[in-house]
Amino acid sequence: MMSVLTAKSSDRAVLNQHETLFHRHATNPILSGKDWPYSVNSVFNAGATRLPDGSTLLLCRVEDRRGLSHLCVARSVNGVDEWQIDSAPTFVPDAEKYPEELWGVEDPRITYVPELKQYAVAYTSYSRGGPGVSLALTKDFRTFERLGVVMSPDDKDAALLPKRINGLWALIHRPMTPLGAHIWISFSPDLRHWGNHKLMLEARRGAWWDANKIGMSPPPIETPRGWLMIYHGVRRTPSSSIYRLGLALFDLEQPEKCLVRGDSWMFAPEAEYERHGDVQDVVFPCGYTVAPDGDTINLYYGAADSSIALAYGSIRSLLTWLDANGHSENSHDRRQRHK
Ligand code: BMA
Repeated sequence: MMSVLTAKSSDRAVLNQHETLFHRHATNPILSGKDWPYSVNSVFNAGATRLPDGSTLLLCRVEDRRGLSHLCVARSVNGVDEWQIDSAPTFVPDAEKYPEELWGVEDPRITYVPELKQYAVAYTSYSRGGPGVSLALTKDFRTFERLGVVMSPDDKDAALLPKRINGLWALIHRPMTPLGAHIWISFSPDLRHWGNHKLMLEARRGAWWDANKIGMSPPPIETPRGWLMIYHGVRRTPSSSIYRLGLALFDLEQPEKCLVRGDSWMFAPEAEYERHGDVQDVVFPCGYTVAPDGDTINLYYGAADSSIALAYGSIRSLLTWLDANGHSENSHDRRQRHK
């Protein structure tokens, strides 16, 4: 009897193994409000990019003590510590000229666009009519050219692809609808006029971890096999919501076409700084950098809407995991599995 019980519980231990794709940095959280050179409430959800000199730039969402957010640049040679933080807010809402920024600017995603020799920043502009998507261009993260609202409310979680697809710019974003919050992609000849809107990834339904509300997290990662997207799924519980991360891969030439989607989440709030804070149980990456080896990915994520944390992964391992833990998303399979 004893041996049967022992065998069963050890089986269960083996079954309960899951692969760790992202490893948290030992000194997490790497940045928080107490590091800031001026008075703030919290610092989280940062866009990220590796500058030509190899250093890391984070464009951090900073929430002030009124509850409104602006963006502030932090730079570091190793991307981990010794951050040089701008002494005053870098990108502040300008509600006089851009009324959509009345209640702040949030959650920036940075894309370097070689054709423009500029960075495109897609961010949430919080208007009286709800949160929408705005775009700005910058060469140096000191001065910015605003293009205004490109997706009207309620829409967020947006990033520009780094190059044109069949001659058109492509923007991934997440409009809210009464039937759920799904990921869409839209196209533009000039970054200002957007159309040809296509559904890219649907929230699942029922008890799934990514039921009803999903959104892209950082900009997609270009790999030889396709655009690899880390997306968040929001699981509503009776007491709150849990923000977890999953993976999906999209066709390089037809990015609205999902090739594989992971079934389970691959990163979730576990550490104390992710589970507790202004908003509990949130991991929310808006940016990453890729190391010179072309494979190591440094994921910068907001933790519990209270700090910025760092986790390391391998792009190759993410793709291998997706092959082992994912399914094709063609419409027949999807209908069968998501009913
Ligand atoms: C989302 C976004 C994020 C935030 C998250 C958890 O809807 O607004 O800015 O981190 O909720 O509060």
